[in-house]
Amino acid sequence: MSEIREIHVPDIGDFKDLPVIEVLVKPGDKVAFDDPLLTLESDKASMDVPSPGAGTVVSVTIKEGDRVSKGSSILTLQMAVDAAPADHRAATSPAALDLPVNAPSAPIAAIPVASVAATAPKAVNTCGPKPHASPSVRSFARKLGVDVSRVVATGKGGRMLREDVERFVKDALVRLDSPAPRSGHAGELNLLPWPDVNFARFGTIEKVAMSRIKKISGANLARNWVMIPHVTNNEEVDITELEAFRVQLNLEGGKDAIKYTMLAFLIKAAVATLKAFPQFNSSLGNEDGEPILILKQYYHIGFAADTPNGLVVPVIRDADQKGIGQIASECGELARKARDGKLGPADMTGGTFTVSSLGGIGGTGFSPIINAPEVAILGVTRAQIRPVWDGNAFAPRLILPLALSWDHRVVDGAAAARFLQHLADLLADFRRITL
Ligand code: CAO
Repeated sequence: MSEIREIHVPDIGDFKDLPVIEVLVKPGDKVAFDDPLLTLESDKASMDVPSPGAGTVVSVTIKEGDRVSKGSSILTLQMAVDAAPADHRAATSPAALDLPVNAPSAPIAAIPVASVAATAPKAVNTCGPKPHASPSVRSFARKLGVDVSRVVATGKGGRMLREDVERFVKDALVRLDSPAPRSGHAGELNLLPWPDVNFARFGTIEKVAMSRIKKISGANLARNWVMIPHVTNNEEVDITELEAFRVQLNLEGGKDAIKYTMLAFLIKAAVATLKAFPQFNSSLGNEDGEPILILKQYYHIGFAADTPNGLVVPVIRDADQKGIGQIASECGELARKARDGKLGPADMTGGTFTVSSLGGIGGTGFSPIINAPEVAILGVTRAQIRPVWDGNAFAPRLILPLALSWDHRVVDGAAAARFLQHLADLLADFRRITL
């Protein structure tokens, strides 16, 4: 026996109104459990929405260019009744379809069409007063790195034309080439045009496409670097005792036990320090045209993870409520998902502070770029044994370099120095974390 079920967009974290950049199925297609149905694009990554079960596509409710949120209708699927577990068959709310994107092991659920038709939000173009743009115009704009929300649409009914995107780019180039602004005019950077060099004139070259993650993270990093007044403070901390403790825990654990990582200790110490200095766990906001500081009373800590496709920042939620072992195992799991390209938006959103550790690779220091809208980031490089004067003699001690980049609109230098000192004190003597 089979029945027609309506499939909705699952839980996609804090994202709303994500553009559909590709619909991967059409009526008549047979899909298996976990087959991708469509691709969404957020400002951090693109993601496939997988099928919650096997069946035949009856109708597709959305099209490329539509914007969708959790619960938006995607399509109807003719499914064998036995394909879904009995408890899911009884589901009557759209929330029952909330399976994380890219999470094949998540529970399957589907809803008979009749029971959700009235409640499930439909995928609509929610651009409102913003211009409408066809997928081809959006794709053209994307290729040129143009944010369509900034383009003035001149087509019929407010539709954006290819020419509108071209005009936007030409105007931007003219502005770049224009002479120096009058004195007192501080609104524009008036930079020189980017050097246009034919590299092949000087030797052999190879052109390599940039991964989607690199393109998206690059644009985010460039914005953050240009818009945030960064300052980086450096500190060195003696982690000889902490490292001995970590090694001992790992020895006690045996082969299949959790691996206690330095990253997990750093996250735990960062949370304790954020509690002592709440302005570092904040974001700049705006209310009635006035800047305000939004202090967060939750501690979701992101960590930079290097993947073959580029840099991503998965987030450990409620790190204040977790032990170091749990943080270590969640970091390991998220880093694995990151490397396999399996992170969903819910894994990467809501962070309040980031730790970027290059310690396993090397280096003596670097200036990490703040992960907006956060206001600070901790960079960690390789700990090294150094001779340290103990008052009588030089002793070999393990010294860890720390770097804290902070947003000078929110934090000042003295607070940053105190933050870093507090963090260093905790790492130097981890017992202090209980105080
Ligand atoms: N000093 C010395 N050694 C360190 C160290 C440090 N600060 N941190 C980790 N190590 C050592 C560990 O002891 C471990 O060695 P063993 O396997 O012998 O115990 C090894 O390095 C690997 O450590 P790990 O398993 O704990 O992994 P990690 O914490 O170093 O890294 C992760 C995890 C996800 C942070 C890492 O894989 C990664 O992606 N790092 C890059 C982050 C990045 O790109 N940041 C830059 C962002 S700005 O562009």
